[in-house]
This record gives sequence, C-alpha cells and structure tokens, in this order.
Amino acid sequence: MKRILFIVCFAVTCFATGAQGMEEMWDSTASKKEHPDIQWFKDAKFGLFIHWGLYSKLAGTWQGKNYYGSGEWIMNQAKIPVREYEQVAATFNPVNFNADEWAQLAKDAGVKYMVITAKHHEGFSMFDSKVTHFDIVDATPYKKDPMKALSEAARKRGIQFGFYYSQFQDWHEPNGGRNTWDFDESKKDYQQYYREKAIPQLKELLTNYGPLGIVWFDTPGGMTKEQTQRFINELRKLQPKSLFSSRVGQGLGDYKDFGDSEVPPVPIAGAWESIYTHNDSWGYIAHDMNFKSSDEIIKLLANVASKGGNLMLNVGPDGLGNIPYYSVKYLKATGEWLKRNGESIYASTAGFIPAQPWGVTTAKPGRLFLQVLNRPANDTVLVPGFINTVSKVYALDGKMRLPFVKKGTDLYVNMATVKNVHCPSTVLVVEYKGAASAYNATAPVTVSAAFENNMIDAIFAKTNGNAKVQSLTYSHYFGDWKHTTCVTDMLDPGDAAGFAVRITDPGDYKLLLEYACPQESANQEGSLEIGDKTFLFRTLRTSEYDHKAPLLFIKHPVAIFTVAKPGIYRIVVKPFKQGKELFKLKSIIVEPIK
Ligand code: FHN
Repeated sequence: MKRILFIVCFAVTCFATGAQGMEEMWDSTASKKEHPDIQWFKDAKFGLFIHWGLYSKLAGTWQGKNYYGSGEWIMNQAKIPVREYEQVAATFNPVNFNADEWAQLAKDAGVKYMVITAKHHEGFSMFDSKVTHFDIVDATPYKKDPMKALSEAARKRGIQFGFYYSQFQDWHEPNGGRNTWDFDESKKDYQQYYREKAIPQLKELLTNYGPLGIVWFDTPGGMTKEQTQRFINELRKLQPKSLFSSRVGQGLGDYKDFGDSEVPPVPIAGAWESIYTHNDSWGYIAHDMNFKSSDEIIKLLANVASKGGNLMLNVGPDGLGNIPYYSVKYLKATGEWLKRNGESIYASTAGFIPAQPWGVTTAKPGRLFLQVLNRPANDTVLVPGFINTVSKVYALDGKMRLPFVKKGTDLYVNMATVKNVHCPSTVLVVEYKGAASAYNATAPVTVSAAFENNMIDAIFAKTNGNAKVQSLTYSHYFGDWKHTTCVTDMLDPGDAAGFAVRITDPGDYKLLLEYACPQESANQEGSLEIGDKTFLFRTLRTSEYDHKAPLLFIKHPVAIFTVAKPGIYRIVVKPFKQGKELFKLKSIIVEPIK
C-alpha cells in the first residue's frame, strides 16, 4: 500500500487562492531562516482582519443591482468605470468611525494583532497619501486619516498593527493590475505602476504609522522572483522588524498564508495563518447575514491552533464606520471564552495527539490541552497514544481536578464533574512528565459509541494505484472560497482508499460514505470492505465539480457492521470495476446504532 506524500507536499507548497482563482506558491525552503521577530506572531494565534474602503459604502449594491460574495470586488464585478467609481469617494463620510471603539473591540475579542486594508484592489487609499489624490483625505468629505488614529489606538492596547496593501491589482490606475474594462492590458507597464504608486505608498505606510507588525500583501503579479526580492529589500530597510505575508509572491515572505477560508488538515511546522471572513464577504455587504456564531469561531480557532497556526478573522465595517452588530456581538463572546481558556490557545503549539471524535489538542511544554468540542455521552475522554506519565488532569476553567486512568498508552479522563451547560470547547489540561511525543500521522482513527457519529476524514486515507488525497477548492458566492480534502481518482479496483480505524466499543454501526459525484460518475458500483465483510453500493449523483459553484456532498448509508470485539479494523473503499472516477470521497461516517 503506497503511503501518500500529501503531508509533505502540503507543507512545501501552499495555495493562496485569490478571488480570481490565482494560486500562489509559497516556498518553505526559501524561508528556512526565520525572521528574527517572528515569535510574537507564532504566539498570537488570533488576529483581526478589517476590509474597509469605498466598496463598504456601496454595501453590495450598484445601480439597483445586488451583488453577492466578495463585496470589495463590486467595481470589478459591475465593471464600474474609474471615473464613475471616483464619484463614490465624494459621498464617503464615515462619521461613526471611532478608532478607540474598534481597537477596544479587538482587545475584548482577544485578538493580538490587527490588519486593515490601506488600499484594496479598487485602488483607493484609506490613508493620507501624497502619491495620489484618490485618498480619504483629499477625495472625501471626511478629510481625516482614520489609519493614524487606529494604529495608535491598537498599539495603546498592546495589539500589533498591520496594513493590508494590494500591491499589484489596482483597478484605478492605467498601469495597475487587472482593470481590463477601462485600460488595455497589452499597453500596461506594471513596473511603472510599482515605481510610481505601490512602492512610494508602501514607503508612506512604513514611515508614517509607527512600527508595523505586519505588511499583508495580496494577489501578487507583474514581478519576477528577483524583482520581488528587490521590492522586499527596499521596503525592509524602513522597518526591518515588520513581517511580510507570503502573498508578497514568488514563494517569498516571512510566514505562510493559506488560501482564503482554508485550514490545513494536519499540523504544519513554521509560522502560518488561516484567513477567514466573518460572513461571506470581506468588504461590507448589507444583505450578507451569514455570520459565524461565537461557537463556530471558537471551534475554528481551536482547530487552527491545533494545527499550529493563527486564525485571522475578518470583519467588514460599513461606509459610516460601524462594525456590523453580529460581528461585535460574536467577537465579544469569543473574547469571553478566551479570557477563561486563552491559556490553551495563546503561545501554544500544535497538539501531538491527532484529532479525536471529541475534538483536537494544543500543547505547551509539559501540558496537553484537550479541546473537547463534542462531549462524549459517557463523559469519558479517550486520549490514545499517550506515552508520557501523567501527573494530573484538570478542567482549565476553574481548575477542578479530574480522575483519570492510564491503560498502556491509552489515557482515559472522566469529565462527569465538569458542568458546561453551554460551552463550545471545554478545555481539559493533562500535565505530564518528560518530553512530548511526536505527532503520529499514521495512528488509527478512533471510533466510539459515545458519539452520535464518528468522521473518518479523507486525509487519513492510505491510497493505492491512482487514488490520491487532494484539497478541492470551490465557491458558493463570488470569491467565498471553500476547501475540502477528498480522495479522488479512484477509477478501477486497484485505486483504493484504505483507513485504519480503532473501534473502541462493541455493537452495531452504520457506515455512510460522504462524497460528491458528478453525472458521469453516477450509477457506478463500488465496494466497502470492513473486517471480513464486503458491502456493495451504487453511486448517487450530487453535483459537478466547478470552481464557481457549490460542491454538494451526499451522506450515503452503505453498510451495517457488527463489532463483536473492540480493536483495529481496516476499511477499504474502491470501485467494483473499471470505469470513470467513482466519486470524490470526503469522509466515512460511522454511526453507532442504539
Ligand atoms: O482578492 C482578495 C479578496 O478581495 C480578499 O481581500 C482576500 C482576503 O484574503 N484576498 C484576495 C483573495 O484571496
């Protein structure tokens, strides 16, 4: 059975998928030498992203037509001519903007850094720039520089402050990237644009706003690797301590940004960040109500931290300078949870125990934090593969000691006395002696009757033949990227996906295959083997795989299996005979039958 190279490949190449599906490779070998000031970033774990510009005033509507998805792309989506778009500035007057309120919200939310759009692709400068008149001081009735006040308010509260700057896409400039509706692409001189706008403006930002924790670049283009390196070197001189995001391009930068709304499926070494927006859009859209609840934010944060990275969560203030009501509410609730449980997140590293049906782990020397996201029905948390001697176990919030037993390398913690009427993640702390063990990527996936369902994700597959594990990218609305890891390319019985599973309780279990299946793959036979049993099924059509449409998954029940004896079982899924790709397999769901 061939062990897939997915984990290694994932660490070496990354996909920062731009709103136009641009892929940005970040070369981890190019940054072997870490930035000397990277540690604050690695410890921060939680950042606030803010998209704010003229698009916030438009709020997702142009000339009576509503737009969905990335609201900051409205100029591009509606192909608004530059001269018309400039008129929006004349009405942009964010009189409700209050730097202290924004910075205090960030503080209350528990974020350690903040990155705001100084200039997005629309080309409008939200700061006082001498390079152009198309800026908030010269072109709007507001006439003030909000970035000055915000940078000071953030720093006053101990929050690292950074600027987002769209270095290549600038739809306002004849030589900037990607405005093809006003300007002829073939006549563009990107170098001139870099010389005359991007570099001088970045110099302004790196000179006039105090120490910047981060310069967050985005959607690179128009520069070779050598040119990008020179660009970095020139800017670096102004603030050597400032960190540059990997979207500076050409595999360079000080830390790695995954694609929008993407969390790697396994722990990744080095400094990195997952970027999510609170609803479906980065810039404010009045009709976008798909806000993540505080529970969802906390689970996401715990998941990202368990892989060793930071979560930077975006909010989109409106054109008057108000942060949306639900962003304020749910960020504050997240901060409340962090006040009680932040010890398990800030300055933690990836947990060394792989994801379990109850949740994920984070770590600090001598301590493993169990982020119990799904409370087991029997209140017993099994931590398999725990080699070290345990000194004590307690609930982080309240420090109540908890009973535990160790059977070989299985640690069983009883959390019956922990009362959490409502808590997205109850954190249990395991204090242990000795050095932490290594993350065991090949450990069998635990399945227990204490959970309504157990997910065996595609990432845990060992594949045969042509079958591979791949991250698939698609969107619902414009630019609201989703990423799902699937086993793909199973075309014949030799292309199999195998999973090692440890079933801890006897009983009957229903097995469901969760997959996406385009028309050409539908109605083909496949098999699922577990123990000495083989179950046949026929694939059901869901949807085509298209970058710009939802990828729909079905949960297809295909087997009932009786576990007489707890132990390790092998599940194999494969086509019954040669044909088209069987499906894109996202997970196997194992449900105990009560
Ligand atoms: O095109 C942009 C998009 O508008 C947004 O700013 C995101 C945030 O990560 N970055 C680009 C797409 O990846």
